[in-house]
Amino acid sequence: MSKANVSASKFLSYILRHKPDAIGLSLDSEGWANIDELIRLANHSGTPLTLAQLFSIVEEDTKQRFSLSPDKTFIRAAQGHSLKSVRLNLTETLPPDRLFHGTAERFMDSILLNGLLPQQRQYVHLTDNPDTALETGRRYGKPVLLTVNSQKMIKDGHKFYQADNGVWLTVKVPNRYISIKESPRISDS
Ligand code: HQG
Repeated sequence: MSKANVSASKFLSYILRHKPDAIGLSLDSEGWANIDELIRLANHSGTPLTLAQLFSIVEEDTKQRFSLSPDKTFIRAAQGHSLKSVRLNLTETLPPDRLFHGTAERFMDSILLNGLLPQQRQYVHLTDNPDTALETGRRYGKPVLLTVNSQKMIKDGHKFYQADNGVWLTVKVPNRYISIKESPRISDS
């Protein structure tokens, strides 16, 4: 992805997950924004964005962060929202027996005490891919890979949802379902 598109993609994540107000945009209750309006308001607020650029960002994004409506007139972030007003309205889905979460060593005392909490977002984000989890953890410091016993969580009545891009979401993960899985691939970087 070009440098310009990376920066536009970050802008879109910020607007569609956290702060549509920043450019005067309204999202509907499920987080969808009208694409023409989004482009108009982005340009108006000093962030140049074209329709072709928006479609290429959606297509090229390796994490598939954005979803389009079938007629391609609306866009939303697939996951990651902090906005309380948005409900993605995802269907409850059965996850694989184990899921992973990558975090940083400095959060571990609190996680072992309180479990995984959504913090600023609506959900705790989990993945079926340990490498992706480690990469996520690395954003915050020395990474730690956690394994979540989703099978046991389901048995105990916890609910899971899968975002359009495959990310697994749940409201919280109490500490009894978490184990630390140090990966041989973790480097000390
Ligand atoms: C940690 C990326 C202390 C949690 C990824 C994480 C993801 C706690 C941080 C998506 C805690 C929150 C979300 C507790 C959790 N005490 N720390 N009790 N419970 N934490 O960014 O999962 O590139 O809100 O471990 O791929 O890191 O943005 O969540 O380190 O899918 O598209 O608190 O963001 O996608 O951080 O990442 P975040 P996350 P994008």
